Amino acid sequence: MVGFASLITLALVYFASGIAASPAAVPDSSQLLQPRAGTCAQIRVRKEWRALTSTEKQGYIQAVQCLQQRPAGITGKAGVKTRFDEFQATHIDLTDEVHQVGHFLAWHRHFITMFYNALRDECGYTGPMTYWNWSIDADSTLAMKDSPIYDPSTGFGGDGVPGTYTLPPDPNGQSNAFPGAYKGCVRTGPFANQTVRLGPGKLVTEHCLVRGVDESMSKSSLKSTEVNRVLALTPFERFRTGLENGIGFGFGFGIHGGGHAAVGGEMLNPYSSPGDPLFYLHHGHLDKIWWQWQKADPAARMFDISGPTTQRPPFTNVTLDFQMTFTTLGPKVVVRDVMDSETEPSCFVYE
Ligand SMILES: *[C@@H]1O[C@H](CO)[C@@H](O)[C@H](O)[C@H]1NC(C)=O
Ligand SMILES: *[C@@H]1O[C@H](CO)[C@@H](O)[C@H](O)[C@H]1NC(C)=O
Ligand SMILES: *[C@@H]1O[C@H](CO)[C@@H](O)[C@H](O)[C@H]1NC(C)=O
Ligand SMILES: [Cu+2]
Repeated sequence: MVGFASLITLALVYFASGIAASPAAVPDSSQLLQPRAGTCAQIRVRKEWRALTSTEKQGYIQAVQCLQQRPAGITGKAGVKTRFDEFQATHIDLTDEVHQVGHFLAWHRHFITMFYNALRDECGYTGPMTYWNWSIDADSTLAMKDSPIYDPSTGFGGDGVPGTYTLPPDPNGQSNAFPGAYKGCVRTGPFANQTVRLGPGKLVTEHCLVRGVDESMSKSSLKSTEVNRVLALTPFERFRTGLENGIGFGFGFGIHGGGHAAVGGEMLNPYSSPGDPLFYLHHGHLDKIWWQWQKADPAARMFDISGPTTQRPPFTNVTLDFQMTFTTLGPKVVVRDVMDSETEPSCFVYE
């Protein structure tokens, strides 16, 4: 178990170091985003982690660490001290509204765009947004834990260390649906000292970054053959559900859950998973798979959206006019505005 005392020490070191930068401006989240008219000033290329130069990798990691230091725009929300926490809190608050619904992919696309914008605008990152194609690892003969994504110097640090973390009691049972996945604290790499202030689940606890790499996901869920099965699904309704939940039974977690489970720990928590910086690279890859699916038949697919607006009845269907909320991170966004990645407010393509 991580000494409680050492957590307190970390907290003290954190406060002593002071949070230098000024807080982020708080956008009016009740307003609707009015994307800039016309074409994007610039279309940025998003790249797989391995395709980044070592300078870009370093720059990306440093910018994430910067967001983990930069004060949140909002005050008075339990556990939220930094901009990084604010993103995690938004996901926790909206989990039940943005999963198993028609706008699952559209919401996560814009969530990632806002995270990238924060890295650039608030933390000076100048490289590309990046994603993690775990199929490269799953298709290879290397163990998943040996993926370059976990490299201590050119990646996000390694697996959790057994015996260094104990799940807190959770009376409502929302936090440890997969208790075995919380192997331990990440002790290598740039996030070895990260303080995660929210989670697991909806709990608010200060803890280390917890992982529990699951090798079995490589075989069951993450190979390119699995991705190709999802890419072959039409129309959008079958694609969306196949991507989020897997195809049929007996195929592991599917590619969405499989990526979460492959990392384990916080990443396997439906609420607090953005506490692990790898969340943004996993969902970036899922977004790439959606993008690729759209591009395969733009006339039919670019603006194809369907599925319920809520997890529970009474059901209404998502349309292009559906307004997605992002709590304190920004204004609401209509689904239509994020369907084509090469228009505002997205302005990106994938390599
Ligand atoms: C991911 O990597 C696999 C294996 O190398 C490759 O076949 C596939 O095209 C890549 N997928 C995407 C979406 O980049
Ligand atoms: C984590 O903190 C310890 C104690 O302050 C320090 O010795 C170590 O270098 C830090 N590790 C990283 C990766 O920042
Ligand atoms: C939502 O869409 C489904 C599939 O097209 C359809 O069967 C259902 O009737 C629609 N529900 C509503 C409330 O419009
Ligand atoms: Cu999510």
